[in-house]
Amino acid sequence: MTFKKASILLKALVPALIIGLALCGCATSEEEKDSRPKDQVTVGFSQIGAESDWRIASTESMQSTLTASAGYNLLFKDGQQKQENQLLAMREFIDQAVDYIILDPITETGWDATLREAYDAGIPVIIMDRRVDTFDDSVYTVWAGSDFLLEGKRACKWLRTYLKSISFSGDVNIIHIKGTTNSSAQLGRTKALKSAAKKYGWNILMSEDGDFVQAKGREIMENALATYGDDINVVYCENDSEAIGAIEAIEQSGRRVGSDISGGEIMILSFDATRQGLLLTLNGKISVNTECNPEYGPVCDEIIGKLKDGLEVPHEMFMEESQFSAITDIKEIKVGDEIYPVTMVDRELIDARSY
Ligand code: GZL
Repeated sequence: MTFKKASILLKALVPALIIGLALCGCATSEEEKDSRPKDQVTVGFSQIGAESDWRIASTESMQSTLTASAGYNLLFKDGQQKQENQLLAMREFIDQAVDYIILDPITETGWDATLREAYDAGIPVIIMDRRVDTFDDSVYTVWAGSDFLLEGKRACKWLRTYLKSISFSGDVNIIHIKGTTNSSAQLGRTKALKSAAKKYGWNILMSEDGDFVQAKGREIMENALATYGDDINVVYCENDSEAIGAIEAIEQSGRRVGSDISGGEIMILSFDATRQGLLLTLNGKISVNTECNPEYGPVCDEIIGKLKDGLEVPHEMFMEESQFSAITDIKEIKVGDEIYPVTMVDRELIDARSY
């Protein structure tokens, strides 16, 4: 091919080359931004995974609220339980010059550099659900989540109140199925249990990471039954998925779950108050279920609305949460100076909930 023909061919190829670069994601952030509809808010959402019913409800809340008809272009990335996947997603969002990033961080540490990149790129970051532990918390705009320590305190104070109500004088021997190590939910719920056990003289026979998943909850419970057998009378599960697995293992072993620990039943405490969890609470297999609210869609929609309008948002926002039981003796519990109601669960209540 002569030089002349090659140069003609190259000139013809250049536009195709630019389009190709744009399609392969090699366009610059500004080009990406300019290619998007101006009336849409582009949000990059880095979700942890789909490990539990709670997580699925959380994703559902976000995807059913941040919709195109509501003016959003939601870019959803499932981290599949790996922090590196979430960090990669955030970097992609930064490269795409999204308008906002929403992050539910699988664990609390390891986010500083990427959060700083987003901050330097002028992209507001909303942390939801679990917390991040950063050197400088000004790198994110707002955290909206649960008070996990209070959730644990409410669960433990319910147990203390219940044991007193039945004048239980025996040893309280607990199997502790933790959530994902170093996640805020695990850190808070575990801290509450350890503090209560020390204060009230309860024995924590075993404490293992169940990663908030049903299979590990079952596996840990099977091992615990094999090791501690009839000594076990309480299981503290840090979410409903683990509780479902633990209940399977207990019933498979021939023992019963329930609140009659004097009669040999094993009492289950759980968190999340998902539909499955509340159905087990209704039939007495879970004695108390402390809610962890996954409805972050409306919360994030409200935050973005305010930020778009240049309004202030608090740096911290807490979710409203309840506690449920079918044991009618306890209608409220006191934590510190606060009185918290215990809601009696029934089928109508469960069917009326959105998750
Ligand atoms: C708590 C949330 C936890 C839930 C689990 O806010 O991060 O993760 O309690 C979920 O069910 O897996």
